[in-house]
Amino acid sequence: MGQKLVTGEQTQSSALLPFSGSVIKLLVHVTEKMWGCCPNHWKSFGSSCYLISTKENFWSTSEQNCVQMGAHLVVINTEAEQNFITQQLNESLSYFLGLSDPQGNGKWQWVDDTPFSQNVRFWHPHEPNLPEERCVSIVYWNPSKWGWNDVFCDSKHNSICEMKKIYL
Ligand SMILES: [Ca+2]
Ligand SMILES: [Ca+2]
Repeated sequence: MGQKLVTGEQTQSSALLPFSGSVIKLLVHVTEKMWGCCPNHWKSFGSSCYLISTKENFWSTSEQNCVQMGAHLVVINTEAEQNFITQQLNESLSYFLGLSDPQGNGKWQWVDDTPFSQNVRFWHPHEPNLPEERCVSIVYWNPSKWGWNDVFCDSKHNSICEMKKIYL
C-alpha cells in the first residue's frame, strides 16, 4: 500500500510541472501584447515608441527635448527598426539620430551606450566625411535612399525621440 502511494505522487507532480510552466509563459506573453502602450501621437514599433519632431534644432537641444519627455534621440538597433522609422519620415527633411562622435576621432557613441555595432551602420556612401561633423542625421539621398550623414552638431535638423513602451 505504501509503495503505491509514493508512485502516485511522483506521477502527479511530473505531469503538472511542464503544464504550470507553459501557463506562466503564456500569461507573460499576453500581458506584454495587451498592455505595452505609447503616449498620444507616438508611433509604436517592437518594445519602443517614437516621436518624429519637425521642429529644427541643434543636436544637444534636440536630445534635451527628448529627455524632458522621458526619451532619448533614437538609437537604431536593427535594420527593421530603421525601415519602420523611415516610413514615417519626410524625404525632403533630415533628422538627428542619437549618435555622435564627441571627440571627433571616429568613436561613434549611441546616447544610451548601446555598442556601436559593425552590423548596424547605414552610412551613405562617402560618409562620414568630416571629423568636424560630430553628430549624425538620417537623410534621403538618391540613389542610396535613406542613410546616415555626419553633420555639424550646431546645425539645425528635425529629430526622432525613442522611449521604451510603458507597461501597465
Ligand atoms: Ca531603438
Ligand atoms: Ca557628412
